[in-house]
Amino acid sequence: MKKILLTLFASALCLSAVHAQPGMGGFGQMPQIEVDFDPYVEAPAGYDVARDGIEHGTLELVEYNSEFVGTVRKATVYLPPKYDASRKYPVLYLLHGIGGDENEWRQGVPEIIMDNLYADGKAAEMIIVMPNGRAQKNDRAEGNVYASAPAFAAFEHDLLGDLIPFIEGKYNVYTDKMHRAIAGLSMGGGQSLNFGLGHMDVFAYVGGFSSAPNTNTPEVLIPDVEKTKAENELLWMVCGSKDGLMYNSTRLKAFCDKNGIPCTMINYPDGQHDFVVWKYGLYNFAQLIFK
Ligand code: FER
Repeated sequence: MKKILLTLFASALCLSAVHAQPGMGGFGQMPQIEVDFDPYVEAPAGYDVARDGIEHGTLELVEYNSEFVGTVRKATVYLPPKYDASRKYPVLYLLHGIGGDENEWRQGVPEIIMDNLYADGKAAEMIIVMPNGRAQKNDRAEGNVYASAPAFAAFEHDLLGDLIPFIEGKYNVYTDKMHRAIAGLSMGGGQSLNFGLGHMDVFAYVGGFSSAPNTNTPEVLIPDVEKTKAENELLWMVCGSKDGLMYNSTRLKAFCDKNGIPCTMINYPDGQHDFVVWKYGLYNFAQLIFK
């Protein structure tokens, strides 16, 4: 099946073939868990459509030396409208899925979503870093993308040891946990939950959109309930109701509810494993952080 998909979507524009196909929720069978979802509030029409007459941020591609991987790696960076290098900014690290790379989030028009949020005064000013979460020498989404799963786990070291220091050297940004957030889609959602909850001294705000089976079990993510309650500022998730990966999110939501840990989990109506849900995730998550 993967082969067929990769053939169907072999264009460079569609690197994330595993994301592009409607109905791709069917990544194997996972148990259903009943949880109390948080209310779904529709995003306003046009939230992801470019508007005239507003200020725009900029996107740039940066390269950093990764000692961990032993290569020069790439990340896409969004700077907010009227970016001023003499002012300090917080940083959101925004991670892609298994078939993506540092360009995948471009499909979710983060610059348009953020520009619109700023025009409406709805989000704190921030820099968004969209790295390549496949920490291996060949980090292109080639061949059997599932074979790179270990490199997605290894990205923890590249992120903490190489990318964050690079970003904090290149840009005028705050360097404390209250000014760092991490969120991602699918495989990147799992990474965000794993790294974010695993390093609450580094990231105060954590988001998982349609998180994949690389998501650690709740007991591993939250070994100390009281510590998580004290140290995590935001744990926010969304998943499409028709996405077969729902279990990774509901399992964590059920654990949090049972243990009194604040956690938002939205069931996107009729949502699949695609950018409809992930754009909605960014739109909402971005409004909740650094405030
Ligand atoms: C899997 C199913 C889906 C898996 C990863 C994914 C590592 C990731 C999907 C995505 O990033 O879109 O079994 O195992």
